[in-house]
Amino acid sequence: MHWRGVIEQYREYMSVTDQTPVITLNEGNTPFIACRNLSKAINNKIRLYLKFEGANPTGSFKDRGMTMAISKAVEAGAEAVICASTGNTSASAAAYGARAGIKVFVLIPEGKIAVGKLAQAMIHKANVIQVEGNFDEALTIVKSIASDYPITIVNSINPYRLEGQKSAAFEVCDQLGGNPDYHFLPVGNAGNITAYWMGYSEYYKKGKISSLPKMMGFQAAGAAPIVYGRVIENPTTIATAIRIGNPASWKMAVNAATESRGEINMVTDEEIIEAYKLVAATEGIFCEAASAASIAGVIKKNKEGLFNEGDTVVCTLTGHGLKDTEMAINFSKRPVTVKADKTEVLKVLGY
Ligand code: AN7
Repeated sequence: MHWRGVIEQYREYMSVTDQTPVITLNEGNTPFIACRNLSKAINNKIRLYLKFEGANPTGSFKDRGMTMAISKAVEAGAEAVICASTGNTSASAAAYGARAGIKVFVLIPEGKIAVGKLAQAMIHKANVIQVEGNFDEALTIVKSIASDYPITIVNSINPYRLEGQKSAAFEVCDQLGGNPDYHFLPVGNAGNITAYWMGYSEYYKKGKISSLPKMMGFQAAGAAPIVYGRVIENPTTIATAIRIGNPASWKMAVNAATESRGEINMVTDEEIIEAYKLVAATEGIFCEAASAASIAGVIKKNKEGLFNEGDTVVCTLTGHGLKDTEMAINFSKRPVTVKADKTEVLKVLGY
């Protein structure tokens, strides 16, 4: 069957009617990949799977929520939408806004988003405003503008965003044929962990799965407000996507972790980069650095002895590595340059 995007696939779980114009780029249906090599490198007694959200149309999980947010905004007659973003939300809003033919305003922290994400917002003709400040400051401005003017906010405080994003949990269950024992994911503004928990809980209530996974959220150590229990004024991390000091869905994310008997924890930038390189080298999967916080979380918890034999562990890889090629190049071996000569090349190859 032709895949028509997450709204059509999971229509009965979404707040849409026959009147809702469905704005979609056929997002979702992303690869769910069994990772034996990675599992061997970490713990060969667990069953490790990656949900590769970088395979969405704009290269991140945000598309799942954006199809709902933009469709509902168009249904309500909105002419313009606005968001603050560490990059992926703005890329997705710009793309879906272009498809809908509405104006898109995005506020991004100047110099702190990956260039691929900036390129996306620009080529889709969003009105891009760089703020001399961080994401949290940008979001405060955006919230205020959206309450004063007829502009729809499409950050994850827009409830349709989380509704769309919960489809990822449905897909994991559909692809796995049941629920995992643990679900690891990076936490920034804390919307995604909240959405997954909504999705798993709905599937559980419907009897589609027999138990619920423990939700394991990981922040970057320099941007870990939930772990420390206080707002971080100047969050710092190499993983710019999750450089957030005051998450909008803070309480709901804590609820998801508590209710599921999981946790919100943190990993250092070094641990994130190690995981980012490991999954690329052992499984051929190129995710962005922030995404690798989930795998870094598995490595950390495994060292603490969390897992039992046969546990099914899913990590969400939230965004594509191609968003930030500078990062990949910085952390990889440099290519060698030789003359255009076969003998010279063979010398380098070791033959
Ligand atoms: C790759 O784009 O907040 O905890 O403005 O881009 O739901 O915020 C991005 C977040 C993880 C964190 N991985 O998800 C934005 C933005 C990637 C991301 C997160 C983000 P949430």
